[in-house]
Amino acid sequence: MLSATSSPASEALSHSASVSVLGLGMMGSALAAAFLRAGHRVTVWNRTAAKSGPLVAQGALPADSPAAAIAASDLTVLCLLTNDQVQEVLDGVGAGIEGRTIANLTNGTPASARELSAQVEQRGATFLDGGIMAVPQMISGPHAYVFYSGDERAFATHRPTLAALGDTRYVGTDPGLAALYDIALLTGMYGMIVGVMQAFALARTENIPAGELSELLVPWIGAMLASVPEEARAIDADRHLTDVSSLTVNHAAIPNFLSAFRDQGVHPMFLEPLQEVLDQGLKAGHGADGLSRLATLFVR
Ligand code: FVH
Repeated sequence: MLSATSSPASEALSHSASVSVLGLGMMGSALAAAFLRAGHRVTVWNRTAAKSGPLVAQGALPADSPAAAIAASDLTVLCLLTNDQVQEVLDGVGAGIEGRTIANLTNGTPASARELSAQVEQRGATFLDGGIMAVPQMISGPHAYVFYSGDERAFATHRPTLAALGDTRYVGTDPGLAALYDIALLTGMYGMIVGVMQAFALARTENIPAGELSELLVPWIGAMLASVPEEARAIDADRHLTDVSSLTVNHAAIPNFLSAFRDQGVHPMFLEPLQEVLDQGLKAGHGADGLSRLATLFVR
């Protein structure tokens, strides 16, 4: 169950702490800059040292190794490419993390977050995993938030500092949960983006400008989004019968999509696996159910 623990911006501004940031790519740099704006003492480290320049110019302290950066602050935020690099960096620091809090905001899997958490705790440190729901330009803005999971006391201690990045949403002591929420939300986004790109690709084959289609797609997708809470209610109640659009009717329509895409020379992408799942749904006797049934059919 999601427990939203939002922090008002004023809380972030009235609190001053030390925080280290490891990884100064697009996102890590935005995180470090937000901590600086909030008045914190920020130590930074990046594999390619030159990337710390702009942050040092804003007042950050450069560290010459991950170990030195972690030693400088009670709280260290990591934002690297994947958890493989996080593992590598933390392995290099070894026992040097003892007594510290490691907040890993790198995109990863629930399993890798749990594994990192166990290793960090074994070395006498506390661990939080996070999923950032923002692009770098949104960090510390009104719509940015970060899911956190893991050590609850560490979260309570460092929440005022972390609030500099955006609202904080603690989702549970299981360190894997933040990554699960993150991946669930990003999956919704990727579904939308891939569908939209395919629509543009199809339209392009007949020289329909993307701008023209965009004007039609935005209100259409907006109208369809309004059905999401209704689908959620059907899934939670496990009652999928519909008077809107059944699996049978969609199963009959999707072959038209597949043919149209092939006729126009566009790869049908997710429409092929969708047809397979609809096949399974009908074979299992769910033809009268609505599309909410897909959420149960996807689970293996
Ligand atoms: N950018 C975004 O919009 C998304 C928003 C949601 C969260 N993601 C995740 O954030 C992680 C970092 O993403 P990023 O956009 O900052 O990525 P890059 O700009 O490519 O920076 C990557 C950093 O990782 C460092 N790095 C790579 N390999 C290693 C390594 N072997 N050892 C140490 N550090 C490594 C890299 O260092 P360098 O190349 O500058 O030396 C950058 O600091 C990511 O999980 C997103 O999914 C961002």
